[in-house]
Amino acid sequence: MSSDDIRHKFSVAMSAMYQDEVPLYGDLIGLVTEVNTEVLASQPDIKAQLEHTGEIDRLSMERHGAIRLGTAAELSMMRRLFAVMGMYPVGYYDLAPAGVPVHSTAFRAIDAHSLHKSPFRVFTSLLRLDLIGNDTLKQEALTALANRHIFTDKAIKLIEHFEAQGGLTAAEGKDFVVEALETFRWHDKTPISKELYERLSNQHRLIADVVGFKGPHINHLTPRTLDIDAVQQGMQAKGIPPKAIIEGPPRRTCPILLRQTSFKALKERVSFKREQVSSAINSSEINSFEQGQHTARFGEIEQRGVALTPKGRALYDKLLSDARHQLGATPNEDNASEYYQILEKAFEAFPDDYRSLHAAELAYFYYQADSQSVGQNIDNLSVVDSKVTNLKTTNIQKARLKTVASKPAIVALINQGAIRIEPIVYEDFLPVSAAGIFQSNLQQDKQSNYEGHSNKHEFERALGAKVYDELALYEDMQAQSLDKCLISLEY
Ligand code: OOG
Ligand code: NI
Repeated sequence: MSSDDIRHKFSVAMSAMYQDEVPLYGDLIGLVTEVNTEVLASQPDIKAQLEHTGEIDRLSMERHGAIRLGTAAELSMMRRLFAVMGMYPVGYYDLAPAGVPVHSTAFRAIDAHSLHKSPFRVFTSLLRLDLIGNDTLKQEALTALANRHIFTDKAIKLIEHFEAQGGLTAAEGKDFVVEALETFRWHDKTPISKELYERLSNQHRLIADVVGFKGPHINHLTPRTLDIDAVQQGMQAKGIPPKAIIEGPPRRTCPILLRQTSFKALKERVSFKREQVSSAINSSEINSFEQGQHTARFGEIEQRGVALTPKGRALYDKLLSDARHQLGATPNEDNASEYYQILEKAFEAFPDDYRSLHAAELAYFYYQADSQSVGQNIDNLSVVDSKVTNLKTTNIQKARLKTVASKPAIVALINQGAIRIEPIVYEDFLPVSAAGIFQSNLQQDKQSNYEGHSNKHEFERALGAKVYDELALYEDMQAQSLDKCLISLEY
């Protein structure tokens, strides 16, 4: 079974499990499907764009999830588990400055073909106990983490088998999906006492969510919508309580990066393990449980837009930070409309049509030969510099196209209508937005931050691998599409 197929099957199984565990998530999917159907029917431009980029086929299967891990060993085995499904760590997100004691990466497919087969990704955080000041508590947390085993034996065997054989058979792939899913399941019986849970929770709710449980339950799944404002309104109407603020850029004609919102986490009943005191003579007291509750799991929605170049990203970061400074507070329920106004005003400085975004090198695009121009002989001189005519290799056309097609020449071809540009969708996450999602669901709206410095090196050591640079991946996709496009125009 190909890794793409395993990933697809896993993401379907995960969605079914989560809908069963959190029925409100099923309602959210219903709402997103309604809104997407409406957008595709009423906005032919958006439909055509999704057809050209191939995203139309993946839209209904598009989702991401999130988990939080406790130790380096868990993270590195998780990397190996995701590799079976063709998912690799992309990007590094440091959330400590925003008051969340984790650092994270996203496991996802990395090439265009695999992304189109299944765009499933998992935002994966590692708890940073090094940021916790209380040494006794830290030690207790480490002991609890050392006592848990989050992968089934069979899952580990299948991972090792995959690595040794370079793949899994269809039957093994099926088994793998079943076994891997176990790691992400919710367990309402905790392996720790209520007393320890409460102390961990008082330190930071997130620590209790990781250390207090048998495994890294999937804490949300997120379908992709084509109109997040419509879903935000629809949630209210359907009695699904949305978070106050849509994270990310404001509403635009040409969406950039990622906008996200979520419904608030559910209060769930959990049973805490009673302390096993040696003096307990009454055997029924041993292993008995004490009732309590935990808030962690929620549902999220995202709207994805074009991936930005480093220059575009710097502009995004600046405008977002300007807007937040001007607001002078963390955006919340009370200042939401003021925040949106400030944000929209700030983002007037960000061009809002694809040609301008392309010309200013703010965003990444696919170059596609307009079907009417394919096969016609485009005036070579507008594309290729004359000095390459000396090249003698058999791959001459390919080489010269790749190296010398100049930006103004490409822009001219776009303006002539020979080349069409289509946005390369942003496949990753945003640290400020992620922190907002964390905070709203940990019911920790007050802003705080940790002093600790960003520690990508330490994260990669725990992971046992380097994370991919997401910008290099987009750059490659754009360059490859340009090659292909220019070649098809030449012949
Ligand atoms: C992860 C929150 C971040 C996103 O979409 O930005 C996230 C978590 O709550 O564990 O999922
Ligand atoms: Ni998320």
